Amino acid sequence: MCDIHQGAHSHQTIDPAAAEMIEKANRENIETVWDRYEQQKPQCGFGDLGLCCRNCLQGPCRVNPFGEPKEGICGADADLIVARNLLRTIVGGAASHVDHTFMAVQCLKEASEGKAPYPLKGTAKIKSVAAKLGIPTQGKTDTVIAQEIARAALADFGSSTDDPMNWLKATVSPNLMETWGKLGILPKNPDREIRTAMHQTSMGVDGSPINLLLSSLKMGLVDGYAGLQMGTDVQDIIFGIPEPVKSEANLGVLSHDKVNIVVHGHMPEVSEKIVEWARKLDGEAIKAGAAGINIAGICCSGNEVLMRQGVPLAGNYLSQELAIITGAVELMVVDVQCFMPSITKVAACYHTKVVTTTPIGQLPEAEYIPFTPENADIKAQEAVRMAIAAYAKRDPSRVQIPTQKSEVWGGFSVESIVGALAKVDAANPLKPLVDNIIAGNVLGAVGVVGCNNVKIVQDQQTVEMVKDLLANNVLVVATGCTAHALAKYGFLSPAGAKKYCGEKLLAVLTAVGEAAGLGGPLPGVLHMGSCVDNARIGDLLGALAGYLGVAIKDLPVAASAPELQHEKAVSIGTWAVALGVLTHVGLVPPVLGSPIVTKVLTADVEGLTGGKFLVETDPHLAAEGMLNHIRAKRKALGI
Ligand code: BF8
Ligand code: SF4
Repeated sequence: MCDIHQGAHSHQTIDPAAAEMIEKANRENIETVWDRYEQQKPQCGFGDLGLCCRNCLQGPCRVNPFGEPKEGICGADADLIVARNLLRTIVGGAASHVDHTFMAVQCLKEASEGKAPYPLKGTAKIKSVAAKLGIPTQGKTDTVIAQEIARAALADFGSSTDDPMNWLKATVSPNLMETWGKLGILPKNPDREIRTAMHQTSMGVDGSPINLLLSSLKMGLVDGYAGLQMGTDVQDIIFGIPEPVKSEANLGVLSHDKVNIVVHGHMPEVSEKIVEWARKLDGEAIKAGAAGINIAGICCSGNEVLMRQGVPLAGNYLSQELAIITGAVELMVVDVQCFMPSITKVAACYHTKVVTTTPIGQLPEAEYIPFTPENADIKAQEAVRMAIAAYAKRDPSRVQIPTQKSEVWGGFSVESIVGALAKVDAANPLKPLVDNIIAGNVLGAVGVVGCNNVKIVQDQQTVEMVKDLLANNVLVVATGCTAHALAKYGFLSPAGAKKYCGEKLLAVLTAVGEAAGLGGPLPGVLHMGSCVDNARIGDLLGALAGYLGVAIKDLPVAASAPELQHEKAVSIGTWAVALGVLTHVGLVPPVLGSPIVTKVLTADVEGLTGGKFLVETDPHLAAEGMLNHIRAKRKALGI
């Protein structure tokens, strides 16, 4: 591994810290994601258009968009193959989030029964979730209510009726229930929906591209409510509702003289415990000759522990190998999702230990420390001590930590945003925001979410697009690896607001920031968390729509995944479209092989839900497309 190296390539990243580490990788003959991308070129044109089918063993079949064959062996045509593939992609995304959420629910159940060492920190969330689920709380302790909430969540997974999921019903407005009910896309038991969709897409079942597309919308709702919403609600109950917190972002957060532990993946059940024990075992690291323990986060684990613990962000998806290439990381702890199988190979070139923690997320060269809610304290200590032991093996001659790091503010939950606005108008917290939207001081809002993708220069589309949005007085909220991207360039700080926001938006952010006691503007981009935390954006949209007495589809808002990579980004985007939101993607998804699927996703679906996809690879045109949409929505509202 350490000697398979394909040479340097330009146009990989706009992040100077990442560029410095790519150069180091080249010097040290270490292969990275960019090298492997070059080796894959040219990528298959059939796959790129969504026209390859492997759904039965008569295949693989490929249909030719420009000639023959027009059908696979069973007679499936381009539209059918693309629609089936798309639904399977969305099933993949939804399954990832739903499984993540199920593990969080199990943790809540055990914690609330006193069987797992997680004190429930989100007492306000216990009350608000119980209220929305209709769980009576009078005379009950928080623990008892939390047990009932866990049981309500598990009831959705155990349901064998045809009733829609309770968590969805408890969360969304009657107009959405009506829209989705009419379309027949209200999901039942999420596990059953995932099973049914796999069945529906198997050889010889559904031959209707339109029916498959409706199931795709339904699968977006499975993700939205059994993944994102339930996950966020439950994680807030266990770990606390995030509050604004200041930290730093980029590879410069790694330490020269401390034991560096990087948490990577998605599950706060794991990352929170690592952070807790790293802090408790700091003295052991000092005894071992280090200056203490430094924790940093990659991907969504990074977002989770930034929001609740102020832990700095080391980097987003494309930077995960680069963190190890600094030569300064003692331990990388992963759980599920988005860690590349390559990390153990890169780690083997250094003293870095990689620890896997879940039965489904194994890497053959890593150490497996099986975490469960009950044993989390013991296992976290084991992992942290492994990092301390590895420190002695660090080779200072190979350490090179980029200096770049930026100030970042994280932790903008809906509750904390409303809390800040309440400092302006305690009786009616949403009023200052809505008044400023009506007055045009805030033109609208865009949720910028999702990943890095090796096909796109790291962070470039995100940064360029967000600059245009902010300059046009559009408030931006961010999650996932996009939030990391924006953090690296200072967008998630008060100084970033001054640098990038239009005058009117800056004035609003300053008024709210000062009222909230921050002594300056709120950041122009509010960090709302991990990808699962996209539910917070849904909650905010629901609250704004409710306040104005309109539907979400009528709001001057949009969503964007400028550098999407994972199946989860596709399922989240589909949820957003189902909510009625214009959703930009900065990379052409593999659907162009089907004229029907392409037309439905980018046009016709708007007549069903009010949302649709906007596919645009140029960041400035993407911003323009969303600005035009926002202006049209304002006009329709008469503002
Ligand atoms: O769930 S943004 S690369 S880390 S998929 Fe993965 Fe994409 Fe990052 Fe978080 Ni979200
Ligand atoms: Fe080919 Fe049809 Fe089988 Fe797909 S399901 S591999 S198109 S025969």
